[in-house]
Amino acid sequence: MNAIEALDRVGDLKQGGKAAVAAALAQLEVRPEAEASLALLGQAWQLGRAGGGQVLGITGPPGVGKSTLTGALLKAARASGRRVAVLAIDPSSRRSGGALLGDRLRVMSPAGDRDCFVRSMAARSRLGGLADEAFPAITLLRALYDLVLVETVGVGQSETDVADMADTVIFCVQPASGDAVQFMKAGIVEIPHIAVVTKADLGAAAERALADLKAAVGLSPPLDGWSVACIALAAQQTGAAGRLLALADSHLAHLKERDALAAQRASQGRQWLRQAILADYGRQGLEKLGPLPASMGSPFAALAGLRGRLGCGVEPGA
Ligand SMILES: Nc1nc2c(ncn2[C@@H]2O[C@H](COP(=O)(O)OP(=O)(O)OP(=O)(O)O)[C@@H](O)[C@H]2O)c(=O)[nH]1
Ligand SMILES: [Mg+2]
Repeated sequence: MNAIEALDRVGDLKQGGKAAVAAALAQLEVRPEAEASLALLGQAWQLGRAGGGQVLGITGPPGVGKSTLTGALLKAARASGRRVAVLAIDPSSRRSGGALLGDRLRVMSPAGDRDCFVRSMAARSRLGGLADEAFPAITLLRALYDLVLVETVGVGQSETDVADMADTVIFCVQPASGDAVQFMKAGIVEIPHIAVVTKADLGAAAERALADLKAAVGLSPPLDGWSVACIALAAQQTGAAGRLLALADSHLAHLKERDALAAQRASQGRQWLRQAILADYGRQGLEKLGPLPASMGSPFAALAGLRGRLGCGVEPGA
């Protein structure tokens, strides 16, 4: 397959609706190194180098209200005409079969709305939280949709994992949970771009949590010129999700003003590649490869190439 055919493939997927997108994601999961997968991902990577859709990572402890907020963001973004994809990375789905999450997601994704695509993905433990497949999936979805919402439960490493995949990280804390204090202690204060106190309808407790968050955030100087934005909201309240989207948009605009979006996405690609090599070949594999080039094309093609160099047969094209 040549580059022109791959371009058509991304275009076809845009036209092809949810079934076509689902089939493409399944192909990426099952045969990530097939020629067709690499060509599609290479094209999607190119489209997303500094443009394409906006990727928001929504993370926080279990039960904090991430899915409710994701649903509200989806609705608000669709109301303003944006085409939206949701990827929910579900750590429990191997136990529960993802049934619960699947039910909630179906509500969020009306069958008749072809500009809204929702999918859950089981988390794999190999990379310490997020699925290995999440980054390729996000790369494809951001080439196809205006907005990609990625929900992950914030346990252990996954706050940093989502920062390796999203343009903007939204970290959620719950009123009266001690989350805001944890947030301060755990040193995750520098990871999110936006910190949200959920369930603001709970009143005074939410106000206290917001004050705690602001205090925690105030301890660190702005990172790359961005001060973490803190907001308390109740997802279902009118205008709440719209305000959060506006904050995310201003973070994206900040990245673009500084010409930092392409660099951030390229660095995420390198990080994904390093993790993949580390997982398959250990430190020795990384050493054998030497330093990764500062600028490279699609990390997915690079992985297939590096596998060849490290002596593992690459799957023949499909
Ligand atoms: N009062 C109030 N309850 C909320 C709000 N948002 C979510 N909830 C409730 O909080 C509970 C958890 O909400 P979810 O959206 O499923 O939370 P989650 O973070 O996605 O949960 P996991 O995916 O299981 O980690 C549900 O019972 C929601 O109804 C809110 O703004 N106000
Ligand atoms: Mg959830």
